[in-house]
Amino acid sequence: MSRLIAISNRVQAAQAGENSNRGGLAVALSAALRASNGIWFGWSGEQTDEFSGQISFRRQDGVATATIDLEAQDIEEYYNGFANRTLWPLFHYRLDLTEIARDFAGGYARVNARFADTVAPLIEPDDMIWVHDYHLIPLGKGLRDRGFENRLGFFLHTPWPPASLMVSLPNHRELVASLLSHDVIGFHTDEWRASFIDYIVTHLDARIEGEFAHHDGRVTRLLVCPIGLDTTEFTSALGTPAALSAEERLITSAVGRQVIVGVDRLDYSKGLQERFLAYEQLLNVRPDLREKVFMLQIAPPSRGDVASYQQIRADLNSLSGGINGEFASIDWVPVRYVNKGYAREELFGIYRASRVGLVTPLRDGMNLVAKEYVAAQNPEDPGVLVLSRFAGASVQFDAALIINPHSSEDMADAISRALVMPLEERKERHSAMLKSVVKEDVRWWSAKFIAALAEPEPQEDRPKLALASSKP
Ligand code: GDG
Repeated sequence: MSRLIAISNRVQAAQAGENSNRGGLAVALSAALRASNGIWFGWSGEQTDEFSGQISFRRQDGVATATIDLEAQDIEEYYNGFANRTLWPLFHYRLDLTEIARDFAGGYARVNARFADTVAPLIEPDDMIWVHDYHLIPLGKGLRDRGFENRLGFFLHTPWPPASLMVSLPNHRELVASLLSHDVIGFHTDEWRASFIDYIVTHLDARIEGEFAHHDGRVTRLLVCPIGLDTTEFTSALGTPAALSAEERLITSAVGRQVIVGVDRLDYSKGLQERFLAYEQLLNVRPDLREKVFMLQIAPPSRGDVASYQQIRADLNSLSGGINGEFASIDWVPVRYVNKGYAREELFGIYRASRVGLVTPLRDGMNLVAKEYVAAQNPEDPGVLVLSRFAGASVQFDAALIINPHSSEDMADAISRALVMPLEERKERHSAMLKSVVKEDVRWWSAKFIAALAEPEPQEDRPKLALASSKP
């Protein structure tokens, strides 16, 4: 089997038991790399005075990592700028928050070129390269331009927005065309792939045959490949003292009240304000539920350097304060809003102690929290997942209570229903979802993607590259 080189913006091999806010990608990719004995290349998260391209090699929890530091200007323009203030909102359909600035685009191109230059000496002719996410859209093209003909894959962890939104990016054609330098592009759902196809057919004159896109002499496979959980990690974590103690603490502190839980990075795509308003609506229309339930929202801060993230933090402080001020009594706090991260084991215990899991993003590529909530439940007495139709996970989880996160009434109704759902129905719904979590886990996901990457498609005739070998 060829060696795998994974490239993503940040390199954060996930370690069991750590108390940090790891993204879904970190958790999933560590498992995939451990299995394939590969290297994970990316930004260390550290700043340096002047970019040197010096690589730090480490082994973190069984994963070999190679990282580089970036300059302040890189971080500002590429990461805080084009990635977090242009592409992230755009890809989550938030044109209102999308900032278009030439500096951002310039920094994005520069850092992608720095990634390509620095990773190049690590690449052997037989390596398969797997690039991750919207931070690194032009990287594959950068490697092709440097003469690499390795198998090259890209996975998009976010949604792909409609073409009508995509065209608001100044150099959208060039950016999207660069993605077609890859041999395989993976999406979580059919919807994101269909949206991508619509763009490349309309704006790049690409030709589609089955799963393949033909463009500029290259053939790219467009694969639907939903990410899953590291189920082994889950099974072993559930019995740990940290998980059991978190579960017990929550149950004890609930004094018989039912727990409604949400766990999300503090991000506007996650629909947190709407969720708080729906909970307020529930307490208004169902006064009988007051003092009988509470909502625990865990929301570790993320991207705090970006103004829209500071705004959501302020909004949630005010919403939770407002709900608690209005409804709390001397021995009941309706919202427990926690602005920090927990160790993964503790999270699993928290999920397990909660009767309702609220996953209500306005737009989400997949959403791993939905899967984690299902995996953590006691199959003999499972809780109920209330899930947004706009999360990629809703495609696999039609047994969840599917809601429209823009409707407080819809969400409040679903929470009411979840709280009284009979055991038999809970078990039935849970078992259907658990089957898909177990079957389509992170190993299945990476194996499916890597199998597609390993299988060469016949390339169309294209202009000969200056360099014939796969290594310059
Ligand atoms: C992107 C896409 C896609 C959260 N709080 C804590 C904590 N978390 C962990 C969760 C989960 C992860 O963070 C969040 O994953 P999601 O999938 O929900 O969302 P994104 O971070 O936006 O990830 C998303 C994903 O990539 C994978 O492709 O599903 O659609 O947006 O694992 O548990 N972890 C710890 N403490 C916390 O307090 N340890």
